[in-house]
Amino acid sequence: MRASKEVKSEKLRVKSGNLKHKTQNLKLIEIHVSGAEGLYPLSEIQRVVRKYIERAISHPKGRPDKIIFSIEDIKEKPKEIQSLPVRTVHSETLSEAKDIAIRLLKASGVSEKAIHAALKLIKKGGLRGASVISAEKAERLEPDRQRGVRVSRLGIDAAAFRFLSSGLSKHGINTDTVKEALILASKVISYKDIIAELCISDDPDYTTGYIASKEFGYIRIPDIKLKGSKTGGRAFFVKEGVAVGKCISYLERKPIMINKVSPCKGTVSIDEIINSPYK
Ligand code: WAQ
Ligand code: MG
Repeated sequence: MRASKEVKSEKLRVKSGNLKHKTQNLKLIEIHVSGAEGLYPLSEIQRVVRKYIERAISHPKGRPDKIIFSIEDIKEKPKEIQSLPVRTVHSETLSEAKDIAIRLLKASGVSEKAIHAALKLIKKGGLRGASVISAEKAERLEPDRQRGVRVSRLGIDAAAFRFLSSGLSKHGINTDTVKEALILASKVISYKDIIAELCISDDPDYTTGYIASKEFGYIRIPDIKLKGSKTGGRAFFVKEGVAVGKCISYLERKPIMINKVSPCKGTVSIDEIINSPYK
């Protein structure tokens, strides 16, 4: 599902050297409101479509004026994977949260240059999908830079879903947002050449982001953005020299089903995470 709306863009052009001469240029641009995807048995489709419509029309980014659905019968048997283990890192301020994200990504093998490139892109926002960034040289590799890469064809089987819901409930975080993000991150990190992911929501009210990596699993980071900000995004950090086409095809087209769930823990300190990587 893809929901969008048209808004007027106010482009203020300032003539160089003369601040009084501002020209206004109003045009309609389409902005992304929300998106969702999943792999479901046929018997679930109607319920899920209703849920997605409800989500799109009551989205905090505003009411969309276009919702597009695409439903496909997937013939390939999904590859089964285990979800990443979940932890929440203790952090209290925006700058602490950013430092933690940087520290965890560095410890996962991502260069400072690549981390800063990702943070800058996410701060700018506007992508419907994720950016693919090489973990060393910080090169952007996705062919469509307007759209980014949209991870799709991912799901969780009924037993694993129940198990995950009960694990997350113990820590008061059993929400669709957390479950969907964890399923996505687990698919992303299951690809051999992806080292880590950084995610910050574009929902103005949702201020918890995460990093996910082969090294640490799924680490939730509270207060990684200011309340009210509509910008967010995702970056996938890949090994240098990765076969980009294969990687993107895995993310967009390979059916993946979570059939096993790793432990869900509560809030822990950054040092505890650094000292107890998951592998
Ligand atoms: N594939 C690739 N990128 C995506 C996808 C997708 N399927 N869905 C969203 N994105 C990108 C896109 O650029 C969005 O602007 C950005 O991610 C944020 O998407 O455990 O809600 O759906 O509490 O706003 C994190 C949960 C929630 C943390 C993330 O992301 C937690 C969230 P949103
Ligand atoms: Mg969103």
